[in-house]
Amino acid sequence: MEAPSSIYINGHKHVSYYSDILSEKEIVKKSKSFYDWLDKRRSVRDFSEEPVPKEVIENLIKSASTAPSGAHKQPWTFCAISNPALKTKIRKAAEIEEKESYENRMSERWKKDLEPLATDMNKPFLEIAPWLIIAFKKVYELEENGGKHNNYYVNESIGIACGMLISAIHNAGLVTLTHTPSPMNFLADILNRPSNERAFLLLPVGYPKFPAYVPDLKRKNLDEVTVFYE
Ligand code: IYR
Repeated sequence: MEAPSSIYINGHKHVSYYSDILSEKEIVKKSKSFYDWLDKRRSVRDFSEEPVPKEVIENLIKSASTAPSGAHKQPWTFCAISNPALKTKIRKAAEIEEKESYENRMSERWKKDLEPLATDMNKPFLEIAPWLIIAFKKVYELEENGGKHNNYYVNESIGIACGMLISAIHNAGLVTLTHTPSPMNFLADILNRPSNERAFLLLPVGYPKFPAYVPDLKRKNLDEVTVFYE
């Protein structure tokens, strides 16, 4: 007997899920090649001005928005900015916050930890990268009658979506950087976002400049990040 293509549970439709069952040899190979490819991803701060088509950005955001989320609320808005005047405005506002952070808010220990990354208060990539994607989390939903109700696991949900966005950017042969000017409230003001949205992460997206340099960082070994209980 063939399995039905859909059934009802609690009065809600469930459709059959199908994925190819691969051989053990294939899953070993695929998991290894995915890791090898992902391990090439780097946070890049030196962007080229070369434009990236809007269609690419749309596909990247659609990919991010496939992420799992609390009660499937998809509590996110991605603002994609290529408008040069807006990018300049964002750079200026971000650098004001960064200056204050580097000069007064960050501890000496924190600044020392950042030395290998060679970051500072200047954020030219905010104007140079052809696109800025700003992920806003929706802490609650605004109802049509003016009411509100909370979303669930909002940080987990948007964090996963941003991880998938970063992978999608890498897959497209582009680069990004997880930039978190702190505090980030100025982004909601500049972009006129509604009261239920908070800026979560700013990702410049584009081609890397040539040559671009990244710090010679090593990733932790598997045994430093894993405990098996077999
Ligand atoms: N937000 C600042 C500082 C900064 C903090 C951490 I933790 C980093 O990994 C990198 C930078 C900045 O963007 O420079």
